[in-house]
Formats: sequence, structure tokens, C-alpha cells
Amino acid sequence: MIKGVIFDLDGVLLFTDKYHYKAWKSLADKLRIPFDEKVNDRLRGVSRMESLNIVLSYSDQTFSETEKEVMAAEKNALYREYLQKMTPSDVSDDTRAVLEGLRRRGLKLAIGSSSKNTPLILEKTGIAKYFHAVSDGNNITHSKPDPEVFLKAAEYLNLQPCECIVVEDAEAGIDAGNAGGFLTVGIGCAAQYEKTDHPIKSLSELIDFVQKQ
Ligand code: B16
Ligand code: MG
Repeated sequence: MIKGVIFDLDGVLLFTDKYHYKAWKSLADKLRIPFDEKVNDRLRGVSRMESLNIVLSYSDQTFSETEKEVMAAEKNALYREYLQKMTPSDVSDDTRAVLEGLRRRGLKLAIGSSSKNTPLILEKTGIAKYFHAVSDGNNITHSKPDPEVFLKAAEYLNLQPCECIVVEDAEAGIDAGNAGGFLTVGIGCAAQYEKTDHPIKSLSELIDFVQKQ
């Protein structure tokens, strides 16, 4: 029986993925590295430094660790400028209705995000009130596709992985959910991924799906 739902943040609850894209694009343009939506999709769910390594893999230059630290910090500063402008109006009515509907039905809700910027995003959008637990880039040592972030979220909810659904937009996130023994639901890019247990087109399909389990 499903007792909890663990939501990825970026690309599932909020469209902060467009800000990641703009910030990485700005860095890539400066370094004259080709970067488009297809490359950006490879960065979904993976950590900041792993993302940077993917971006730099399209360059024929090599960079020192110190140079990479500077680049990652520059990208993050630009990304945070976009986040600072977020408000509760960035949360769609549909998303609110689904979170409220699941809570009303007694489900425990958690966030499972690779992002170290999760606290800022929650503060700006005011959505922390919907969640019983938050597991993010600040409490993990291994990023998705490692299941750590979701296993911690389930632990914080006092639930077993087999009692929880993981909702993801990233292939790395679906791999993480599967590796942790969760039922995986994919939206956006992850809806087309063959390893996703259940694809959805919109979050509003979740309530029915949870009730049928
Ligand atoms: P940060 P999620 C992930 O968030 C993003 O999808 C991924 O693109 C990003 O590199 C990662 O967070 C780390 O983010 O630089 O803010 O720590 O999808 O797991 O909610
Ligand atoms: Mg995501």
C-alpha cells in the first residue's frame, strides 16, 4: 500500500529547470561551448559539478579543478539571481491542488531533490508547508542516480521504499528511484524513459494513480 509520495523539485514541482538552462547557457556561450536543450536534458537530476563536467565535455580544452570551481560558482550565482525573483505565484494551481489532495487523503509528502538551492526555492515559493520532510543536495553524499536522496526522504517519513512513490522528470532520478526499490512515476522527459514504471502527462493524474495502488 502506498503511504508516501516523494517529489523531485526541479522540473516536477517547479520549472526552475528553465533557470538552470539559462545559467548554463550563459557560461557555455562565454566559453564558446555548444549548449542546447538536448545537452540541458542530460543535466537533469545530476549534481552541479557533474553537470559542469557534462557541459565541459563538449569543449576540446581541459580545465583545472580550481577553474571548474570558479565556473560552478559563477553558474550558481547567476542561477540564484533567477531564484531570488521567484514568488508563490510560480507554483501552479494544479500543483497546489495535487499536493493538497494527497495530504487530504492521508499521504505523507516529501521532497527528494539533488539541489543545494532547495531551501532558497522553498523559501521563495512558500511550498514547504505541504511537505512532511525534505531531503536535498545538502544532506546527501551521492547524487542521483544513486538512491541516497530518496532513501533519506523515506527514512524521514518513517516509511519503507516499497510504501512510497517517487515522481521524477529525469532519467537519473528514475534510475535512483528504481535502485532504491520505489515505484517510479515519470513526467516530462522521464515519461518517455523505458525504465519508468508509470508515465504521466500531468501531476493531476497522480491522485487517481495513488488510489489505485
Ligand atoms: P544545484 P532536482 C537538480 O534538481 C537539477 O535537476 C539539476 O539540474 C541540478 O544540477 C541539481 O539539482 C543540483 O542543483 O546546483 O542547485 O545544487 O531535479 O534533483 O530537484
Ligand atoms: Mg528534476
